[in-house]
Amino acid sequence: MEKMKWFREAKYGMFVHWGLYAELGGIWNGRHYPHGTEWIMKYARIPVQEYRKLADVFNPVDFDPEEWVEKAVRYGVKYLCFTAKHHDGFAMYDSKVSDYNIMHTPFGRDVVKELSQACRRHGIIFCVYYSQMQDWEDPNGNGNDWDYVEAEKDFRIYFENKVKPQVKELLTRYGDIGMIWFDTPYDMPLELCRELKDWVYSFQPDCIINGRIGYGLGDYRQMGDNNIPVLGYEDDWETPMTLNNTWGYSRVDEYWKSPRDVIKMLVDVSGKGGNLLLNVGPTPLGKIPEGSHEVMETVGDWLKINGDSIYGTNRCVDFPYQIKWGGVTVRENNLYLHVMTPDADAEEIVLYSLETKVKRMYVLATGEQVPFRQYYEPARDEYWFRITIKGYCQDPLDSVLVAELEGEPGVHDIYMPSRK
Ligand code: JFZ
Repeated sequence: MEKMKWFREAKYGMFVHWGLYAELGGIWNGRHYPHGTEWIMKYARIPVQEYRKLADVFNPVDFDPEEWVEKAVRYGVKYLCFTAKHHDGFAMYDSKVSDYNIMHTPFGRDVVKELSQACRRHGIIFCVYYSQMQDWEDPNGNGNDWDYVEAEKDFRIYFENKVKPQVKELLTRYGDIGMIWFDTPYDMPLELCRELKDWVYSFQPDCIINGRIGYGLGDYRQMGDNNIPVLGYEDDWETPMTLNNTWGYSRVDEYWKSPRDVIKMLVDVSGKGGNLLLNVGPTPLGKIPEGSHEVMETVGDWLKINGDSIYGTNRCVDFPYQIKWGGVTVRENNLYLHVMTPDADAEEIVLYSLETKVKRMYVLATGEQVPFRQYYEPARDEYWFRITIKGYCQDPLDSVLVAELEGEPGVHDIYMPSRK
């Protein structure tokens, strides 16, 4: 499908979870709610009347869309997905459908509008997250059983009067939307999911719909949060990932994944044919937290040099053995060997079972030629590809060596003893 092209090539996106919950940073009445700070209203069963007071103080004076998007560019992500409305029901844009939105805060600026424009200026694909089922403010939305009685709810009223008109606003007022990211469909009826899908396409047929619209109706496969599949898939997929242990901003969680962790995941995910959507949760004042900035910037610096081994890569063939020294990605006839954990004294690494002939090898960062030997062992029916790494792997995070092959990589099966 043509509209999937940008997604397929992007490999790396930035998720942004930002809403009234940022104000609390995971703490309510002195108690810390560590995982999913954006769920605090539900976890702490905060009454709507209480929670909405956050709107009276929400004033992220440091928010600068230009700075966010310049950072996104620097981080090397190709798309940005922003929480236009999360489960708390609060719209982070100028919605005419419900007053429960950012225009009715001291801040009073349309963040979706400003971000969409900044993304367009900088060539980042702008996407929106919209919680279609859960809405803890709306009396008919799903999830709030502490203010409202579940049995008295009529989901269709909420669906017709809030979801559809808000989705329409998002798709008609902010230019091209690369993707709309729905979430937690739970037991939403199939007909409504279909209706929502058609509704999206009626405004923007090229807008990608993520897997969490439900019932496999999305344009790609959505993996569970923070879960990278064991095997790859031929069709499109994406793993949403937190950088610490929560999506929304936390005042206490500084358990950041390291740049090495992120690069490893990027290599792993790209090699399996998917995308990584890595999250940041901005502060109540509108800043990207320093902890996430440092990690993402380092990954961005690595990508600036080694991006060819990630962007636009295809699903890689499965090599029969685990690759202990790192990982492999592929783009057409180029095989990228990611040397991430070489043993300090190692002279060489081995990639087993590659049948395709290697024409040339070089360090991606410098172009320097790398010595290698490739041969076939008849008695064991084994293909050997041995690459000298001593002196060639200078990047402590991940040194990428490129093998130019004669064709797309082919893999030889493991020797099977005859039972004759
Ligand atoms: C959902 C949200 O509830 C959460 O706040 C955040 O926005 C995240 C990106 O998505 O949480 C989920 C949804 C699906 C799974 C896990 C958490 N899942 O399929 O494993």
